[in-house]
Amino acid sequence: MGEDQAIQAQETKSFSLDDFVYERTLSNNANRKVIFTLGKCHEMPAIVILEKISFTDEQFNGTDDTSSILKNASLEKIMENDIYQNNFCKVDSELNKLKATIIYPATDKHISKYSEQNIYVFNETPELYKSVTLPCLEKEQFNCDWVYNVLEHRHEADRIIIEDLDPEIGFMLLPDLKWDGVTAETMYVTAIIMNRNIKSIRDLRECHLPLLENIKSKCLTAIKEKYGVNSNQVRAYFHYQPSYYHLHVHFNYLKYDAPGIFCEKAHLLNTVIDNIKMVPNYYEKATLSFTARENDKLCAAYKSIAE
Ligand code: G7M
Repeated sequence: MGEDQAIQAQETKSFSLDDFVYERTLSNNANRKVIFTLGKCHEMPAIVILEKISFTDEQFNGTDDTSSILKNASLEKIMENDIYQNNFCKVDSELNKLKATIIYPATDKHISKYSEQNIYVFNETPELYKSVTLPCLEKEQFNCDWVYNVLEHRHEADRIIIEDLDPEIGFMLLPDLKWDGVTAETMYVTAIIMNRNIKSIRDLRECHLPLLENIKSKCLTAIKEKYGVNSNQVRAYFHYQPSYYHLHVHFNYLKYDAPGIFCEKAHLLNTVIDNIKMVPNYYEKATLSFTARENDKLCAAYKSIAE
């Protein structure tokens, strides 16, 4: 039994902030205005992630509501010089809500994932995938129970935007954990495929083109219908390496710099489709770069090869 399963098998009481005892900050990202804290709840490790949320266009659309936001605010001066001044602005608490993501009980792997640490880039040849990556992730990956809960309508069923239950080309599209589900400016939804045998883009072959095309066309249409975002304003991509080895596609609003969109990690859905059309076993033959955090077992394995 892996560590994840062992922890989940224990009887756990539900999380509440009243019972959370803060221990330490794992990391604090000033750019993203997000802090990752670790503590205990009922003697079990818990991670509380607090994030300041973006303003929405609706809050500042020039109506009376916008004026009242500012009329009810107060300024606390920091400095003044000629025509320039800097202030803290205290606004209504509704405008100051934080997004709080809770992982409870958290495993050592979650604690490691959110801890401040160095990150390295490696090149994974097909041979290294088989001899190093695959054995490592078979032992060390995050468990995918949350994915199966979605696919079996046990959790988040009311959040599903569209679903196609076909076992080969089907998927479910729903808001990502990273999104509050309301701030259009940070739209982030994820399509999880029905097929449980495709771990990552590494496993994709020509026979999966109908799956990829199906996800692309149905999800982009659904995003347009539900959120009014045109397909040419949506970033659709995979992560390599992913955190969860059950294939899923990320969709976010192009103007939003979501975490994990950089070239060392993101593979555009369109590019993946096109690569496979040109070379049917492209992802079997390609050397794929990926990043790993210092504390990851995969990082240690690749570093030891380089030495
Ligand atoms: O890095 P990777 O490609 O594996 O991304 C996994 C995605 O799944 C991330 O964007 C997470 O925010 C998202 N995610 C993780 N969990 C545990 C959940 C969950 O329970 N529900 C939803 N809707 N998304 C999740």
